[in-house]
Amino acid sequence: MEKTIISCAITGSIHTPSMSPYLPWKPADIARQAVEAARAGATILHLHARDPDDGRPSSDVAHFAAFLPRIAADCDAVINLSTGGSAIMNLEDRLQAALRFCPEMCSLNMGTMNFALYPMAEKPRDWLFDWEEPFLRGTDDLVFKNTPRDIAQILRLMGQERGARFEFECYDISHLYMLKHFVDRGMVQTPIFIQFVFGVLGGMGPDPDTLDHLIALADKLFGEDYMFSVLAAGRYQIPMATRAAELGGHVRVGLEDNLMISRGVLARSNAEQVTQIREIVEGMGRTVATPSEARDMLGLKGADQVAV
Ligand code: KMH
Ligand code: ZN
Repeated sequence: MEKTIISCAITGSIHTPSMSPYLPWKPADIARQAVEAARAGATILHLHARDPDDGRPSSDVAHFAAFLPRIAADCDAVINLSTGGSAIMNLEDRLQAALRFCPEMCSLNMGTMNFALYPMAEKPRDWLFDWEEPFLRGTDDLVFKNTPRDIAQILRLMGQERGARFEFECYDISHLYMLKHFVDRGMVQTPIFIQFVFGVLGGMGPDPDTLDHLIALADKLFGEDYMFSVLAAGRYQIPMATRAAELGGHVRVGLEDNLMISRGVLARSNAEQVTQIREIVEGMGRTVATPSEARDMLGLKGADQVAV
């Protein structure tokens, strides 16, 4: 069986500062937690930026520039910049950092969908910042736009013109068919790295039977040309990642997707979740891929081609 790639999504654009004191949103904290996650075994660092004043999701290149050089200097992990950004951003903003820094990998969300976070606003809490509660509540009327035109543009600008490879975020069975459409148009290079996303309200629920079905379908659509990873938002993060590893897939953890380390206990860092999944993966006899092994497995252009 192939070595296991651990992706770690450090901060994201879903959770807000009031939800956990350990969610990194200041540049120094994002950098430190990313480097610690890499040292704990994360092969790929999936990165978003936040406004250093109030932790709101940011597309500002300067906010990325405040942590990316430190991460690149202090670890060898693959830098993967989100092109999803935040569902409330437009595509031009979502692409700014990827266009500027030319990472080895980018995320690419494979369909337009609901991205409903409003249940998170129901829990009583002391909000640190004014933007948090309205942001979450407003997602009952939010469309996360990823049309075929958007997808084609990202494939062209980041893949064809800048040599990036993609973390294809598939939240639904339909997203696999959209991916197949772009493969058939000759716009996707192999091997294809699919991230099956579970647990976002608007996408698939965290059900192991659904994962079995997705793998069977991806086998049919892509044959030997793909590998898969699994992320599950919330408390199914580790159970679904464990199932993925058992089935020969790769795993994603990180505070972007889940703030807890066990039931009722906040994770104190991204590295803590990386260590948890690493021990599970190694306990089942699999070996975690190093960044250089992952570069070979995924056909990446190399860290020296990144403009950080
Ligand atoms: N936040 C995850 C559910 C992206 O950055 O492009 C999906 C994600 C999207 O990571
Ligand atoms: Zn993300």
